[in-house]
Amino acid sequence: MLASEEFKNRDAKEAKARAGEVREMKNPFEKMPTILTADELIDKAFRRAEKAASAFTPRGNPISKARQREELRVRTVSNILRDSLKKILDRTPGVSTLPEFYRELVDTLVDRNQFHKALASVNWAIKTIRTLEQRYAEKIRYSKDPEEIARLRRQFYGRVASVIKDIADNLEYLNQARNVLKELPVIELDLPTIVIAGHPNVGKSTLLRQLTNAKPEVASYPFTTKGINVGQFEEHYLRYQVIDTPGLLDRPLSERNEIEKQAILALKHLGKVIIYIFDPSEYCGYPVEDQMHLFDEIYAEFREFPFIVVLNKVDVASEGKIMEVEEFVKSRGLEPLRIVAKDGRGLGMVKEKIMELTRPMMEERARKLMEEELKKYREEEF
Ligand SMILES: Nc1nc2c(ncn2[C@@H]2O[C@H](COP(=O)(O)OP(=O)(O)OP(=O)(O)O)[C@@H](O)[C@H]2O)c(=O)[nH]1
Ligand SMILES: [Mg+2]
Repeated sequence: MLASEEFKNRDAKEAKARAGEVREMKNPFEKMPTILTADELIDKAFRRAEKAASAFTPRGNPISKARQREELRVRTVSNILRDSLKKILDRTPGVSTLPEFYRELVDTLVDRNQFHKALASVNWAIKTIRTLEQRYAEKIRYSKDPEEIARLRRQFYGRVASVIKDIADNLEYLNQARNVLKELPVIELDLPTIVIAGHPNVGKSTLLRQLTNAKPEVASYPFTTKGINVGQFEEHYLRYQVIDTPGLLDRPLSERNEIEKQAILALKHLGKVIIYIFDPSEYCGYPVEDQMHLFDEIYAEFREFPFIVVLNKVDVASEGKIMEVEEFVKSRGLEPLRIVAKDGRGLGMVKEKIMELTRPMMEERARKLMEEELKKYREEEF
């Protein structure tokens, strides 16, 4: 489809223009408007045209009056429709302009191809309506018969309605996509980021709550977290970002559902440090053997990142199980920390560990900021 190509080009251009300025990230789809259904859209345009026509007092002879009134209807319908449609295009960012994390996240939530095709169809409708408007306005202007003028206007109405109905499915798809995309987490891609991972129900969201200002949902059953939660905390005037992810089961990536894929994406793109949670109490519903197995998978896949391994719920876990998991963690060359996320016990150690592991990143960041400041200062000088 040609129009679809056009979108890719537009994306590429925007990407170039925006490269390097993705600092303070907002939800990129925040401004997407509610998208009316085809019927609602047609209704709105026709209603507005009637309103405009009844408020208008044409002058001249009867033919001239009919021409003016019907041309006004045609122009109004066209304007309302094209404005509504254009608003969708203007306020929807091209997916390929987004940072990689968001791009892949969007891909797990909506079908990018279909999304682009839907946008392209909106673009097509705008152009087609414009052409029809010109054509019919001209016909109306040259017509000398009041009945023909009315007929032409009705014909125009019929044709634009059918253009909008042609893209009805696309509009509906865009609205569904919008509802999903508006919920995307707002993540600052520049902050040192810690991603929490583990089996369902082990206490990931509870830990996020305790470490940061975030208020994620916590429940005593698995699979509570369906998307990514974000929180921040400040320590020694530096900000840290913590990401809570949906629980992961022990299975290959190809079998993971969309919710689990979000957790993997967060680990892949956002994780500078990973906090891995074990629940040696097994109240989460998964035996420690399963948890160890999943840990090995994740550890193998994301080995380039520093890991902090915590044993949660030690308030209710048996000493035997705790030691068993600790032995396992040590055998992987890591130092396990005991915590009770629920009441905050042991979290001081976790924060210290976070700071220790992110120090090189923080220093690098401070150096960059300093260089930018210096550069600005020098530019001002000359
Ligand atoms: N006894 C005890 N219970 C805890 C502790 N931390 C969390 N819990 C409980 O464990 C249950 C699960 O906690 P969540 O924080 O929702 O777990 P999650 O890992 O985010 O779960 P999903 O989002 O479903 O993957 C809740 O009932 C918590 O109250 C703890 O340190 N001790
Ligand atoms: Mg959770």
